[in-house]
Amino acid sequence: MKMSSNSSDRLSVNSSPSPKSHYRLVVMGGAAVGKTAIISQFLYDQFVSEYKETIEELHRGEYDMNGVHLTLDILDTSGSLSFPAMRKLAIDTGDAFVLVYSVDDESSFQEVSSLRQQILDERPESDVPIVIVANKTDVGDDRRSILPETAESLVCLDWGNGYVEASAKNNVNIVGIFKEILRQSKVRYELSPAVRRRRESMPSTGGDKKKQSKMAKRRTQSVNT
Ligand SMILES: Nc1nc2c(ncn2[C@@H]2O[C@H](COP(=O)(O)OP(=O)(O)OP(=O)(O)O)[C@@H](O)[C@H]2O)c(=O)[nH]1
Ligand SMILES: [Mg+2]
Repeated sequence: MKMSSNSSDRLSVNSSPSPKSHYRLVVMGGAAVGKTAIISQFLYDQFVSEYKETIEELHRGEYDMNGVHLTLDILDTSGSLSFPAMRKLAIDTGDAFVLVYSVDDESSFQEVSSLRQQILDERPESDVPIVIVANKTDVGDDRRSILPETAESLVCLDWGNGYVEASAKNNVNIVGIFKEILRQSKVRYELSPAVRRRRESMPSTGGDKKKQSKMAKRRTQSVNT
């Protein structure tokens, strides 16, 4: 399902009755497709144009609505480094998966397809929520190597997963990604500017040194989930 949302909207959670108040989202995809940029835009309202490879980072977003709490742990993974044990652990422990490709990189779509298969193989018992994100839609139609109609019909009809077109650079539909995954996870939400948002951990790139010091790198500091 294609989501459309105003990029200035904020995600808030109407969690009554929410079956679960702690979610672990795992963001996966090929190298440099924009995984970190999406998380950074969602949690910290920042787009970082320089590229720095991620090894693995855990971020946490906390949402309060009328005193009810939702904790979103968001695991940012590496697209280029292959650590099978880390990947397996990420797949085993995720409640939901965001698989990102870049619309100007056909091989990144194949990577998403392969990651999806790994998730299905590893978690055959569960109907685990998966959202496929077509990122970098800002590059323009002439640089797109995968047509939106082709990707959307494959993802939604053949795979039965959610599909979101987004641009982390222009902050287009970033909230839509998280709305879609929460919708699939049956967490009730609404859009409201009134939510209190508390963010812990920061991406390793970005200018705010004070915030950066709060960064939780999973390999050095685990967030108790
Ligand atoms: N034009 C455009 N560039 C983007 C977008 N999102 C990310 N980028 C750029 O693409 C490059 C890679 O972005 P990252 O977010 O670091 O990619 P990643 O998927 O986290 O990469 P790894 O951590 O190596 O797996 C950076 O230079 C970003 O600025 C987007 O929506 N549009
Ligand atoms: Mg990254």
